[in-house]
Amino acid sequence: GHKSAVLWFTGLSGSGKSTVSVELEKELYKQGVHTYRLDGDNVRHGLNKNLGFSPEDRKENIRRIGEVAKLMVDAGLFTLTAFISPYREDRDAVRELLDDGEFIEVFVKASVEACEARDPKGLYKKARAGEIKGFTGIDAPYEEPGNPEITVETDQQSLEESVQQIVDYLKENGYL
Ligand code: GGZ
Repeated sequence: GHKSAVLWFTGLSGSGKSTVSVELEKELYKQGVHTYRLDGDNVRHGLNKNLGFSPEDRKENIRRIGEVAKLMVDAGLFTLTAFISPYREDRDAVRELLDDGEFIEVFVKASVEACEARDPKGLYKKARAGEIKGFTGIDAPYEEPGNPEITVETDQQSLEESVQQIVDYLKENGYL
């Protein structure tokens, strides 16, 4: 059996939150763990489609995702969330919502330079050109976690290494 929890991925746009969480989910599936992944595609286009990227809207985005993640954990699912979640206070509020050990903060660390070089959707280019205002890492803040349970450095380690590091954490801490 396993203990359900939220793996809360946080990091810049293009840092690898989605990529790592998708690969991790495949690995958990192989181990018979029931998971659900929340990301921009299934949340920002649905539940949160009335929200933009102002600080207030980002706060509300994260608050709702936290509440949904809590319901999913209560339902026994291992929940993976992949949102920038740039404000420490908002992430900490989600941590408070959950019981001890149910919130695992995964800092997906990559420099702005690395993320900008990847720029998979061309958004950094648009932000630099002033076509997107308030873009995280360019002209909106990203507050790094002070004490995350896990840090994966996607500009220093391979995808496989990042996934293995998270699996190891889950095993060592009795989740798997
Ligand atoms: C940051 C933005 C912005 C602004 C649109 N700032 O690379 P992506 O495209 O797929 O990931 C980004 C996503 C961020 O949404 P989140 O819900 O994760 O953000 S937050 O947690 O801060 O609420 C990016 C796109 O939306 N995007 N405008 N201004 N990212």
